[in-house]
Amino acid sequence: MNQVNEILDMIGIAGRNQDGSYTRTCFSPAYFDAVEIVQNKMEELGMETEQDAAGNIRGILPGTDPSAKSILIGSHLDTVPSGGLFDGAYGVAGGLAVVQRLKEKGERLCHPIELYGFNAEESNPLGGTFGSRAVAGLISPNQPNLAQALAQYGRTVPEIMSCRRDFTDAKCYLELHIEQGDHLCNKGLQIGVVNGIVGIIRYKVTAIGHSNHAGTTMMKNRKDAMVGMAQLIVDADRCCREIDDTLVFTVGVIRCWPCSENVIPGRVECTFEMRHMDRSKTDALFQAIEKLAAQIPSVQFEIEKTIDKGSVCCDGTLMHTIETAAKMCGTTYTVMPSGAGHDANPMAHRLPIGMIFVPSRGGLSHCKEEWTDPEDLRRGVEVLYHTVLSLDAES
Ligand code: HGY
Ligand code: MN
Ligand code: MN
Repeated sequence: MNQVNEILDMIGIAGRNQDGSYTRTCFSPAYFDAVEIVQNKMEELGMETEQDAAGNIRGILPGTDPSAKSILIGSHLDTVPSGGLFDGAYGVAGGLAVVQRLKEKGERLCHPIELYGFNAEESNPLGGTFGSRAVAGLISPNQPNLAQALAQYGRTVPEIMSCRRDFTDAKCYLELHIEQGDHLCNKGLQIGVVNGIVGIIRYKVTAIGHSNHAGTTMMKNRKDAMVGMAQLIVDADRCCREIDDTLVFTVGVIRCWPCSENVIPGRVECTFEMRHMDRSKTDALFQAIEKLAAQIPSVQFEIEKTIDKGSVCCDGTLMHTIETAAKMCGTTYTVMPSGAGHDANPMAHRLPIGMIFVPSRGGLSHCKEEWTDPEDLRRGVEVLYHTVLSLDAES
């Protein structure tokens, strides 16, 4: 199982920055370098490989029973800018390590194994989890501006529509991933058996005031879009904390116009993102934000929903299989939701999903400090391996 560390180091050759972080944004040369490394490893392991128009890579290890449905394993190979080594790549490396162990032990499974390295899971102009949504057939050809967004990557809408797969030959989808939070490490636990992935709702919020001279406009006469937006953000943050301890609210992007030191901003745009397993919590926060915005003087607000990814539940039977494998491997584990989005979310719309978490040191992720101990990485692969063996033993 130690192979996973070696395979991760191989994938980590792609997109490594001077400061030790990794940048493999979707469709970038660095992304396709990682695809090539993974494809070579897949072929070394005797897998049939193919890339699709969405930039995904798939490797297939045939089974012995032609009627047996495929066990899908996957995660993403793209990263956030200046991200870590493990987010996404660990799930692909873990799948490769499972196949490598099967080969080394001469194990031939009845069920085929299909290993996906997905593209564009992270935020991007096409919308996150793009590669897995293409495979799951969840991309609408009528999505606004899709053709233009694809054109920048040299792709067309029909090409992306052709990435959809037929799931009648698929049994389930498994994803091995770092937790990216601090629950496991704070509790001193080794494995997370994931029971669900939070819903992610994102809005573009625009504050409209009036640009004016920074020196001659007295405070009582200002329509300052920056101050209005700042007030809404602070009020929304307070409401979020009041609604629920596990409801999260993030303003990750801010732009202002005309963006000059000596001009009162007339327009400010932000992303407002909220996440929770329970839709009523994110709804409550959104309603509170609408009310707050209406009460802020001298600035108007426009609020437009840009992403609405509902939460998904992991399959109970798969969770039991993973729990049994975790016990068999002698690991300490807990059942927990995922606060991060994953490719397992789109896949959950087409077949049963299961996820396995390993600890993130200090809960850090999406940064160069992202780290998981090699022993934890190995342990996660061990649990995935035994989960696959158990699934293969089923009909
Ligand atoms: O945003 C997320 O939760 C994921 O890391 N893309
Ligand atoms: Mn991520
Ligand atoms: Mn991820």
